[in-house]
Amino acid sequence: MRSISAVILGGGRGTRLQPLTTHRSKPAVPLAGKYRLIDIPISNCINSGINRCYVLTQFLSVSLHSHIRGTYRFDAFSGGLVEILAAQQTLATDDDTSWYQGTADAVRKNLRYFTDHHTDHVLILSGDQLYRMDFSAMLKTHEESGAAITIAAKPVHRHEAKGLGIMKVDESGRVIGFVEKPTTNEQLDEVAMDPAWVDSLGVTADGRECMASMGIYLFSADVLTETLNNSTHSDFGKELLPEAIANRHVQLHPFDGYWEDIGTIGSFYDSNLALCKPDAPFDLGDADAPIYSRPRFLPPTRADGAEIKGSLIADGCTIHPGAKIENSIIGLRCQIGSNVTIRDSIVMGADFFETPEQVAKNASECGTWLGIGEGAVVERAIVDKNCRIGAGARVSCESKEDLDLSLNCCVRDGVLVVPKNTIIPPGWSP
Ligand code: ADQ
Ligand code: ADP
Repeated sequence: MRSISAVILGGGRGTRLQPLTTHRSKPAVPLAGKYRLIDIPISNCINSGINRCYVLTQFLSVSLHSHIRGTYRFDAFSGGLVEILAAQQTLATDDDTSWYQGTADAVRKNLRYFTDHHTDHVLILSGDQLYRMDFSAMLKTHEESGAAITIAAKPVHRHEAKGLGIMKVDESGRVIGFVEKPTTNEQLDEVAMDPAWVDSLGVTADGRECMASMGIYLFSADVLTETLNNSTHSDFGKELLPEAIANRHVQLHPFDGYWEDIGTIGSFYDSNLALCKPDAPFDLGDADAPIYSRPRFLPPTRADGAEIKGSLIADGCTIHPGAKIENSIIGLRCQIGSNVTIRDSIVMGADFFETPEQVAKNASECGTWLGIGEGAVVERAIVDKNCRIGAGARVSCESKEDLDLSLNCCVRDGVLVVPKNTIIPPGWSP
């Protein structure tokens, strides 16, 4: 596995996770109260024995840099590294070309960094997915089949296929058809597989007849260089892969574990809250394949007379009497006042603690402090870091039309999002 370099696609221009990505790059978005999105692909790499990772991102936020620097340190003998390659930094101009034009363009512009004599294979990963996968099994498929490119694929139902790349394969698992994000039944008919074939892979098809690309590609290094240098394609899924199947051996690597795209506010919200369930489909605590994150020296959370159900509470929080927290994620250093109600929400916490003097001063002067003020209600919301929610405020919103836009809050996919550093006055409601 030492001959593999991993390239993590950390997000394009996309606005799909706005406003969480207004001031930070997508890989730095906090996940499950104490991780960042980037921890998922990097942990999968490390657990699979891959320790050279390159993160391609549009811009380098302070938080991404300090998170990577503070988390992924390898000793000098391992040759391991996690390098951030930011479009904004690697290319000097400020015009359109300073941004990566798409996934293939992003990889092409940085090829020189990860295709050296140490690298036989390049593994390309998305930075916004929640899954646990052993990439050594994928390398096995790649080598045993003699493929030039191997694509990880999950069986899905027809109704789930719309936003994904769907592949048709022959008996040997070689990809012979690829339709990116099919919109019509005719397109799906062209690539749908016989569920019996899916069963023959050792997974229960259960009516799933479409093999969906997971956006995880293993390239032989020379094939990647040739393919990118001899084309001007901007995207893997839209252009490069559908064309490659005609003149390259492209192999499918089947996978049927938990796998979720978390690149939109709706899917980010749902996947985070799914982690709160006792039978969560993704186990953050799997000791054989841990999810790594920055070690912090925070005190344990203190809860006093609060009622907490089905929730994840990170370190360094204080939860005062009478608070009710249900089906929610409470991030690092979160200060939750008495009689607060938090339901079906993600509260990301804070980057720092206020001193007791600052809390007292802020409470008397403006009725807010860093955290959630007494008696406030937070429902079906994402509250980004360092927000101050005033006492008695109501952070929940049934209808977008009712929203007070002066606070920059917004509703995305039916979830109220409170951007980082927002101050919500006492008694506010949308
Ligand atoms: P999408 O996820 O829609 O489909 P895309 O928008 O290209 O494809 O994003 C892939 C990954 O690359 C995401 O993590 C995204 O954030 C990142 N990315 C996008 N543009 C980027 C850029 N300019 N620079 C850096 N990173 C960028 C793809 C495939 C489908 C497949 C799904 C599975 O095209 O075939 O089914 O992934 O999720
Ligand atoms: P995020 O991507 O989560 O928004 P940032 O880019 O804001 O993160 O980085 C968080 C950093 O802010 C942490 O490294 C933390 O040390 C730092 N920080 C420390 N003290 C303060 C403070 N008083 N106000 C704001 N940020 C602080």
